[in-house]
Amino acid sequence: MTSPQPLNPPPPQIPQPTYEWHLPDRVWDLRRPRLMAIVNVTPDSFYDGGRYQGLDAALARAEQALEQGADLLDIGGESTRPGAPAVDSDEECRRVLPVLELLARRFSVPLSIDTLKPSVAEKAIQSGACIVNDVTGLEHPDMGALVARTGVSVVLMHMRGTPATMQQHTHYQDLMAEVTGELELRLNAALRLGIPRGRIALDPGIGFAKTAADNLVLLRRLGMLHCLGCPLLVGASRKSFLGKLFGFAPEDRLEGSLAAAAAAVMAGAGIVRVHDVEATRRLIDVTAGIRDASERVTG
Ligand code: HH2
Repeated sequence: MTSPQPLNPPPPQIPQPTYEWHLPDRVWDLRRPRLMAIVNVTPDSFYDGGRYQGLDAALARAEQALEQGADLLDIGGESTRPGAPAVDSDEECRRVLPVLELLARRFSVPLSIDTLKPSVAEKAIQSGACIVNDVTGLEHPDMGALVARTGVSVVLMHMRGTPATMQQHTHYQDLMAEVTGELELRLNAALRLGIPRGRIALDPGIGFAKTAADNLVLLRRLGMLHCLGCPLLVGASRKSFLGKLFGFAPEDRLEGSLAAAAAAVMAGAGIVRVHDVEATRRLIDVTAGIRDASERVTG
């Protein structure tokens, strides 16, 4: 007798997600997706620039994000929006280090440092960061060595060029194959440096060297990246594709950001990076419930 087929088997062509991420002091089960709250202490970030500058404002933002259900806080001191001016490392440190020190004293949640500079990342780790979120995917040779040496966890994001030039590098023959292949190169370089696979999360880089339409494809086909065997992080919050394709100004992009988060979680993203914590927390918990619901047959 043949055993009955399950009613809702996973689509055969989609590899299984990796729902475990190792941080230095804990292991996260990502079937309940984790929420990374953005805390940009910059004057010029495209959405929250200028809002959380100063220790009091950054602390209030962190407190509120944690109350609303954030699982980790991502501290950034340099905007990576297309064409943003570069910030020197002294200035970036001046922005992020006091905030990291304060948040590390106050809270026990993991803190990540959003930087592409090894000198900033090193001081940030000393100040309490346990994750390096590098939009260049450890392009700087010292960054990978730093992550390997210190034992922190890392987010490797896909991008081409630099934030200043990335929108000149949006030509793909096969978007998903090329993003997957380029992320795999970054992943393999990190593994060769001795960074354990379990500590690495991968990110397709929504808005980084992508056309607006590419970002929709990345969200729809995100599941393809599970073949790389790492948890996936997605950051689509309030990004400009929602304006270019649908006409929404940054302050009117909440629902579009939620739609993107839902698509990402349905496709198996384990971490979602957002500005709007409360609404996204509610949204992703329900979305993950739908994603993992199993059918019940009686009688
Ligand atoms: N997006 C931004 C910055 N850092 N990191 C990861 N891993 N993934 C992302 O998609 C990502 C990121 C850009 O968004 P934001 O920080 O809100 O703006 P700005 O770069 O202007 O500070």
